[in-house]
Amino acid sequence: MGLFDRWKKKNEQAEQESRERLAFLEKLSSDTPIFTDHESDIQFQQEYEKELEESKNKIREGLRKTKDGFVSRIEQIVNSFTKIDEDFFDELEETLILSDIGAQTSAEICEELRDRVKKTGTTDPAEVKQILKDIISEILTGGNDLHLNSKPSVIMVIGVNGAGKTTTIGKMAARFRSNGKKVIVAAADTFRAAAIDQLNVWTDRAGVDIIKHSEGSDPAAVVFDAISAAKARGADIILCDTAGRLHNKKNLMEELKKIARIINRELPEACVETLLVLDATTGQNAVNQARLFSESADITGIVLTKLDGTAKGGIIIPIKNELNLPVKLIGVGEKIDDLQPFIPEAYVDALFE
Ligand SMILES: Nc1nc2c(ncn2[C@@H]2O[C@H](COP(=O)(O)OP(=O)(O)OP(=O)(O)O)[C@@H](O)[C@H]2O)c(=O)[nH]1
Ligand SMILES: [Mg+2]
Repeated sequence: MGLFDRWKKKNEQAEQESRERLAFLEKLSSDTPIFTDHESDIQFQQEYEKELEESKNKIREGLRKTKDGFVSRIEQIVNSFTKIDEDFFDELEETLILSDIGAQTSAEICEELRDRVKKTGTTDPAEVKQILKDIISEILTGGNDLHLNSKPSVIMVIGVNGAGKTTTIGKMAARFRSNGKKVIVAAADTFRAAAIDQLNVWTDRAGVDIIKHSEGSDPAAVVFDAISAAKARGADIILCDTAGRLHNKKNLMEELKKIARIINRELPEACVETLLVLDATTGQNAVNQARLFSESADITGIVLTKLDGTAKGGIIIPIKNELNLPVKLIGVGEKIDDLQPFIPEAYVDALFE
């Protein structure tokens, strides 16, 4: 059981927990035949706490570069000023801009900070830092959970080439599977045969079904078949991989709309998440991509990948503030378990702790 449980509705969560607990106890009792309930409870709790701690460590480790970059600069400013005056705010705003927060959001954060500092009358740098942390946390909070309450639900994954779409699908498939969900993956990136093979490696690893056609076939037809298979097999979640594309390629954007139409036609009542995958290492460029993609796709959330390789993790803030697109997942490495639900408090804590 891990942090991904936040994804589920409360009642689903309870049901899921007991299923997982049962599976876990079954595993334990097959490993150790003599077992009392009390001992199993303790062991379950220990296992849970270990996983929670590992998850936090992954976020911490993934954000290390961002922390060393932007937060340490903010700390320097906060600690070097003895009074909180206009010079302080000017310097802070400049630092935020240099940290990929962008001019608009940096100005708004400083404005809000100025107001709150005035209201509280504080001159204590530690308190100012706490207020700043609160402001960032408030910007990031809201809409972070995936809505997957229908059976099946659909997650369509879109983005430019190399952003991390296929990898994210593989990681999600493994996560959902380990949470007891039946997953079907649609190989709707039919652009290259290698793309289908790459996805197949991930689905084998995750132990989930894949629906694929040959290279060059119609991606919408693959999705149609995946939906039929999901209905026939009683799947919980359909994950659609799509080919990387630039927002200015009109025919490719039309292709995405066609896939979306098929999903809406075949599963009119289903929960559909359209996740835009953005590579955090591209900084402000990722914000522009989000802006342009949202013009032709109904994006419901962002997956921010490669946070482990960059100091630019701050771009989460303008994406949410300026485009009102919530970050739902973060990629913190290339391995199957390097995907985390985005929990604003955990992100801000990892940055400022
Ligand atoms: N360090 C790191 N690497 C990642 C992460 N996510 C993806 N990658 C790497 O990024 C590269 C591209 O990932 P893919 O999943 O193939 O990207 P894609 O968006 O499917 O690419 P196309 O199908 O070509 O459009 C691979 O080498 C991945 O291992 C991450 O969170 N951290
Ligand atoms: Mg791909």
